[in-house]
Amino acid sequence: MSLSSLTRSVAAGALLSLSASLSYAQDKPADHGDDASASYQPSLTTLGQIQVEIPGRKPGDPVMTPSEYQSSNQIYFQRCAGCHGVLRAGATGKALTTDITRENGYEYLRDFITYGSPAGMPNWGTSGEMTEEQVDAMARYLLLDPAAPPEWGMAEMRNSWKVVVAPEDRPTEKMNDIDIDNLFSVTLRDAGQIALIDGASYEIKSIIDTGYAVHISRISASGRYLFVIGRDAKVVMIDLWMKEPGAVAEIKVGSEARSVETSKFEGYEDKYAIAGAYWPPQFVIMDGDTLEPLRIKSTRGMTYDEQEFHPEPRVAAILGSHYKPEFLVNVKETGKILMVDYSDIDALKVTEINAERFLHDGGLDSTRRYFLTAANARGKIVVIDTKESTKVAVIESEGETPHPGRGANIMHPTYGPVWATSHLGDDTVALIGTDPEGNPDHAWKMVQQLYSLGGGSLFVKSHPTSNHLYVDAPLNPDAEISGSVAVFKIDELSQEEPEYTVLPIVEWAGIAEGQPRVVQGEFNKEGNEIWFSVWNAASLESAIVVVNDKTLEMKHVIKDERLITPTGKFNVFNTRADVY
Ligand code: DHE
Repeated sequence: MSLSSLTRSVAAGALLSLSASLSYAQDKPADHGDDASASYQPSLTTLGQIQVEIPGRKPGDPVMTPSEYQSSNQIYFQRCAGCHGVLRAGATGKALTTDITRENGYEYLRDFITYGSPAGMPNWGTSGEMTEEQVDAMARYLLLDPAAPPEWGMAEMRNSWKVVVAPEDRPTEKMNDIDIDNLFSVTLRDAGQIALIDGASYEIKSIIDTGYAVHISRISASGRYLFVIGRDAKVVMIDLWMKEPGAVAEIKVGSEARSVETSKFEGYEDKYAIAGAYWPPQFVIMDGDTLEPLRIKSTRGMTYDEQEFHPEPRVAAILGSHYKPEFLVNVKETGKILMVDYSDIDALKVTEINAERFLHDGGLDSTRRYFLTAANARGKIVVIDTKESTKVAVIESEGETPHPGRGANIMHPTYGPVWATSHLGDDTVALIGTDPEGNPDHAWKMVQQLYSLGGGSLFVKSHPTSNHLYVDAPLNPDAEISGSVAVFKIDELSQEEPEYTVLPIVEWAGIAEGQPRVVQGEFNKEGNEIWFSVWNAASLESAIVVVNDKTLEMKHVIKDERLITPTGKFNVFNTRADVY
């Protein structure tokens, strides 16, 4: 998918807000393009491609042909399911179950889809995004019961599981001269590939096929194995010791997924991998050598607060604890963080922590003991003590939609160790104290708010050896902002209104075509360079810009026709050791 179509389809996130009044005739309909947070809703494209049957007809059901139903289903998964749920039971958006849609009726739905509402519903019809026929079919589709996409259990996983090179056929020592610890795994999103790029020479060592709309990479504790997950829930395991690093195993863990991680606790290094799915709502623990699926656990269950059943709580970020043989699994819609003890996966012990709803991403503090994670639709950061398996705090980030990635750890001149997150919905950066021993007065409090380039930020980054905090803004509608990065000097953060320097990354890349977005800084192993992706449409030129962290000058631009839509970058050492 091209960047422009991605932006359009994610921009279309929340379809119907049926609680909104029908005041569209007087007010301007909401335009999701105006609001960066609305443009970052999941687009469940892979699920939309699955052929589904029209659910059994009941008296009074509207008539739809199978092809009308299939294409409406596809539109629903691309544009609406991210907010309203696969089964339309509601997620960050309202429920669209038939008890509600039938109460409102066909005309109401058709008009709502056509004109939108100021409360968040885009005007699909009048904007020309949907034809009259599509609007009519969508209104009828919503009056029918949702068709549940298929489950994906052990049989399906084992069928999809392939060991490409068996462990006994793999090298017993590293067979290449690559400095693996300084290698970067770069997501080539729309190509469904990753590029392995040498951190010193900037040379592309390999391009490896992975899953569809590939999302993130994580690295085994030893640094030998790289795990990559695509949005189609395909996990690819790559052996970095091979002469030519390549896939040694793969598996599909569901139909839609975003997260993968490996066991990092002492004694369990490289033993297990885990992947979480958006659909079906579940995670699976796999053998760390072969990806053999060992234990699947559903996340369906009660929401943490209202304690009502949720049929499809998605798995968001997963993190491997350094303090215990545990995985921390963020369950988005129930608002629970599961601490999954993998010391005996036959007698799996799961500590369920009530956190906050719509958990998304997060990372560790500088000691790696505390996990700070965003419940982004509720503007909160939840802190978990991974040593005690307890919740320590829930903090307001005081900005709209915190989106930390894994966050950034810096040594603040006044407040000591702090962790930072930027926000999707505004220009603020929240700094949270993380040192209960040395700085107890500031621990788990928002100690400072910085003002950066603008809304639409996704990632912040720093490094223990750096005096800089970098803040991107890739989803900002202004091309100058989405093409730049703000840099705060850490030793100047005690000033009343700390200023930032703007790095014109797109300009440095020398790319004039399209609106490339600068996304996700990632340091090299030494911490003296930071790399930024210049993410353009698939048909246009993209690049990676390397910045000298000391001088804040451009050091190098990596360009190659194989670098299609580069987004996330994962330095092997920093990712396996959780340095950020
Ligand atoms: Fe991501 C991490 C989900 C869109 C780039 N993204 C994550 C994580 C989740 C997530 C749950 C945490 C994984 C973990 O730590 O285990 N992302 C989602 C979505 O649901 C969403 C909003 C929409 C979708 O349909 O997927 C989405 N993500 C995007 C993008 O559009 C980005 C910018 C470009 C891309 O490549 O798709 C993007 N997401 C990333 C990156 C990370 C990530 C680079 C890892 C950051 C890190 O430093 O660890």
